[in-house]
Amino acid sequence: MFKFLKLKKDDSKLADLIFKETDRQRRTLDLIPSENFVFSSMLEAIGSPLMNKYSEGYPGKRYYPGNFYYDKIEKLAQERARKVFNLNKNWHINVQPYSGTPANIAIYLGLLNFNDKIMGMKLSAGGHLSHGHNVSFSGRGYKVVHYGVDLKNGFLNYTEIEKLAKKHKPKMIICGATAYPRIIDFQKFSQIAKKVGAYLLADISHIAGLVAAKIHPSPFPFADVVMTTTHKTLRGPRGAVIFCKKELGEKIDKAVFPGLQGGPHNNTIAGIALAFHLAKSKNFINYQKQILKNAGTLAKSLKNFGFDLVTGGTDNHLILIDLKNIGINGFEAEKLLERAGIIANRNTIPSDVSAFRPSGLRLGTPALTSRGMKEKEMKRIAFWIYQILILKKSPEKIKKEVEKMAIKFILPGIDE
Ligand code: DSN
Repeated sequence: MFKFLKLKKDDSKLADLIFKETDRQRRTLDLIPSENFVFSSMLEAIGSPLMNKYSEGYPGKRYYPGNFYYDKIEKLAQERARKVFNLNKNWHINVQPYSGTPANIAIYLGLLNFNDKIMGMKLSAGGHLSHGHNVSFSGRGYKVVHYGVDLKNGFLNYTEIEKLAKKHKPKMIICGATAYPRIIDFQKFSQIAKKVGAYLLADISHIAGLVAAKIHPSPFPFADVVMTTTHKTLRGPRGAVIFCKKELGEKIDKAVFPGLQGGPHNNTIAGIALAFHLAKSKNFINYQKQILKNAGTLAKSLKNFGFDLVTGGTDNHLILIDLKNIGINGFEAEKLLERAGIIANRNTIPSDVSAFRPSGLRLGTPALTSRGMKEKEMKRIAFWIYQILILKKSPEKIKKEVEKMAIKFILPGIDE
């Protein structure tokens, strides 16, 4: 049990804020699909004295002395990542990116020239800012073509994507999403990329845990580069890993450091090594399976209560509700649910033109599954969402019930 005793002594104000935030996490239901709870062993690894040192460079070729153990830890993280995804030596692995966006930017920096054309999924359709959005460096440093989803059903339309790729001939195609509730067909993306001579980058940040557990198709047989953050379904520290074909390794390494970053966060790299160690266990595989069962149950229950789901359901860890039929927007829904202690974020749905007042609400099950919640709890949560958003019941009244259920489940990392 983490008690923050030393912190209380040194900085009681900060300790109090951390304590309160920890308690908020315990008393509420985190349905944000990109969030998760780490184990206490992870907090120990990332809070360790590894954060004390500089080690620019890579194992065996650092710009500072004293990196004997850091080299071993970085190699351990790389080799464990390789094992989890069953990769042979034809894959090169970089575990230094600070997080997902810097990792994607490093990939562009390493493999493209500025103003080259990239093609990624539109943010409003479920993509990511770093896949070419105009407010991101990715949309300013490169020419961008965006694909969306079929507005009739919410699914990726590979025929349309191929037409677009043939018309614009991008140098890189990016697949992967933050709000797409269905399986991504990496093979189809690869066939399209090959036809136009583009690199294929698969950003599997959201689904990496499912891929590691072999319950989502793997991009590795098809992509030139695979990027994942490590803190979502993988349940690791906030960081990222780039996997690339061996021949691209030098370009990627140079782009990460010295191209884009300085000293690696070695404490995070230790956390990544631990996350990939834990990802080999039976518990991890069962956990990923439960994420899917929970998402399926939540989706089905929400539908039974009259909610309209983009694509009609889910194949993965997340659900996107289209709120238009109940007459509120995502911002209002997010706020109402937050008052009840149900934390889910507003999101655009594919037909939205503005992200300011989007029509969707995004829900995911990785975090609550880490707390040990199962199908029974998902049904209750769907019922509370129905009571608040459709029956307009007071969120404050529901909050008591939410809290009563939430505190029955441990807060990993803190209560274990
Ligand atoms: N912010 C993350 C998400 O919520 O999906 C992606 O970076």
